[in-house]
Amino acid sequence: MKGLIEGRIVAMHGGLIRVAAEGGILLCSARRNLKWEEGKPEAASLVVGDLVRVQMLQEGESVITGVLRRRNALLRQAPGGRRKAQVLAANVDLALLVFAARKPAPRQGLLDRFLVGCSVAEIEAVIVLNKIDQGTEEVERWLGIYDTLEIPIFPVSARTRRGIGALKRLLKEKTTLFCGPSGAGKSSLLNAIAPGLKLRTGALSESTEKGRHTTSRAELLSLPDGGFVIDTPGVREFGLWQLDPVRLQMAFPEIDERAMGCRFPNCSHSHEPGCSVQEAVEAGEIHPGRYRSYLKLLEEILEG
Ligand SMILES: Nc1nc2c(ncn2[C@@H]2O[C@H](COP(=O)(O)OP(=O)(O)OP(=O)(O)O)[C@@H](O)[C@H]2O)c(=O)[nH]1
Ligand SMILES: [Mg+2]
Ligand SMILES: [Zn+2]
Repeated sequence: MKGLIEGRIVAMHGGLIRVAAEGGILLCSARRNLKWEEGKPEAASLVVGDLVRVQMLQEGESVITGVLRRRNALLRQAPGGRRKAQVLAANVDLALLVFAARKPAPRQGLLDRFLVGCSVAEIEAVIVLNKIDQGTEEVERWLGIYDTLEIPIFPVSARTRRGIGALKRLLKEKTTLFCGPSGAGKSSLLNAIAPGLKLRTGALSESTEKGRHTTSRAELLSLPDGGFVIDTPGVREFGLWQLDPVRLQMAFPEIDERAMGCRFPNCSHSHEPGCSVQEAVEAGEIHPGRYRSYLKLLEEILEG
């Protein structure tokens, strides 16, 4: 078909979609009846990172007509209790789970939810602990266990630039998703990595010590040394989408590896007798915070 080109969504502004294609940026609308080239996905709405087909019409008008198969997609349950999948980003190589060392206080439960989401989506994830200039004593009590789970931790400070070089190397030639709670410093880190980006950042609220949702929409940005990053708005809640107990267990490797020792093959590791997982928790071999995260997610699955 004449005038059909491929591009990648870099930002969505309501009905107007910015697409990087042929060395430039096109402002596009989307055809209502989009062609999902390899079947309609669960979250069939366009998202930053999507590879799309664009039809060039006359007078500079462009319309997205189709979407190429997503290599992966990070999904969550749409916030506000709606039973709907929401896609946070598609076609990424790596997810950076950005948390602050002290403020806003890092929540292990939220981190574990991101990790499960990435595990389900088969997206490699690393933890970025920002604002280490504010002190790491509190977070060290539980963060160290992720090391033993072989999830890399990058301690950094956008303010003092400690660890920024290591982050830069990590991002080379990849598409990397920056996600985490508001105020953790995602945009600040990106500015430290590539000052030319000039992203807006915002101080925490003095009363709640939380971020104020400064970044309001996801954006795909290109780095001067190669590679792409997606800056996203802060995530308040991360409800897992269509998680089942088997998938959940797989996302907790320290539980998965002990499950074989349980008396019942379908043990949920929550209350059953002869459960190797509960024994390991009691013996201090499984971190109580991780077990709490597992139980909380299991409860959500069972409540449906
Ligand atoms: N002390 C300290 N403050 C930092 C650091 N990085 C960011 N901040 C501050 O933390 C606040 C939030 O930073 P942002 O970069 O806007 O955070 P964000 O994660 O992009 O937040 P949202 O866009 O709301 O999701 C700003 O006041 C930053 O100056 C750091 O390494 N150390
Ligand atoms: Mg931001
Ligand atoms: Zn068990």
